[in-house]
Amino acid sequence: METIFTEKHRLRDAKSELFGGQLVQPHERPSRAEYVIKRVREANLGLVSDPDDFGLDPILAIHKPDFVEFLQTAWERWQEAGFQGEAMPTTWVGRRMSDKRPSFIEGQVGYYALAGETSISGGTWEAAYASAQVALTGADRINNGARSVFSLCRPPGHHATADMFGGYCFLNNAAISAQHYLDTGGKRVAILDVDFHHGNGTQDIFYNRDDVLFVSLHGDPLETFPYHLGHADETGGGAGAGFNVNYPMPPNTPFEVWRSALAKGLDRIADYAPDVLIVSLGVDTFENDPISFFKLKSDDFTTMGADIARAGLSTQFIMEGGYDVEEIGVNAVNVLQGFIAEQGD
Ligand code: SP5
Ligand code: ZN
Repeated sequence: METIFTEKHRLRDAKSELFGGQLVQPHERPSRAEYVIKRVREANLGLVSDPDDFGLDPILAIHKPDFVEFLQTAWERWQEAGFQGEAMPTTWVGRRMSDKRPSFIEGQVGYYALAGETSISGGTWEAAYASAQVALTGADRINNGARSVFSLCRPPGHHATADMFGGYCFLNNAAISAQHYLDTGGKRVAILDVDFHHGNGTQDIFYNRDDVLFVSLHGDPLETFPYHLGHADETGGGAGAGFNVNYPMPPNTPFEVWRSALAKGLDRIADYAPDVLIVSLGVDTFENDPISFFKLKSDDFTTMGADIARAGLSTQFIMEGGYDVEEIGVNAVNVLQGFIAEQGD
């Protein structure tokens, strides 16, 4: 299996995450991708290639132009305002408040933030742009006949909506890739989100559409981030009714329980018969993940990959979360090796 990767991910190197009322070193840090690429190479997974540049158009096919312009300029404008730390929201559009966009950068950060832990730092836009290109290049490989590909995206994407950042995400790599398939001849795309956290951004982007099926397995949002989306009764709206499937699960969920939800999700995907499957691959379901509460063990990730391979679909893996930095490489590559062992690369 080919891996698409760029060192430009290092440009996202924030100093601060708001966590438990303190500013701490971000969980979403450059070493994450380094652990994964190191393991990809150790395991001889296959070729490692730089992304091509597909430009801004495929990003603007998902994200609103004003939001993209905000991401491009936020850090510079924040510094010009004289703030000493990284750009973080201090206000939100609360219930019954106005949706008018503020003109001052401080208000705009709140306007475009869906969560408060994620700062915008120097280089964030450049890294997020490169991460989206890693996703698009993976899609291009599948379009050119690859059975599978690994887009080693960083920063991750599945929490970002058309016009909001947060949850360590800025551009929704999986959504950008899905739309690219549809814009290059695909008719139906399925996205299977196995990250510990609900993929609220991806759900929101495709909620009213029937050309993208979204299936997510995640910690019950009553108990964990992103808290305000991801319930089982969110099944899609309008033309998209029935095309959004959530499997929220409680604290301490072991692999056997998680795996039966995966089997149901894969059945739904098989019924949908997509042209391509995108896997939002977070490995923060791991038992030792520092911010999550599922109990998957390293070997379980191999089984997960094999289960996914049995769907028999062209499959693009897109890296999302996973924060136990020592183990993230092993667990992510176990999924890919389990996939390959079952169905070839
Ligand atoms: C891509 C991705 O995995 N994003 C996750 C963003 C989570 N951000 C909020 C973290 C809050 C953690 N609270 C932990 C409680 C630990 N007991
Ligand atoms: Zn996550």
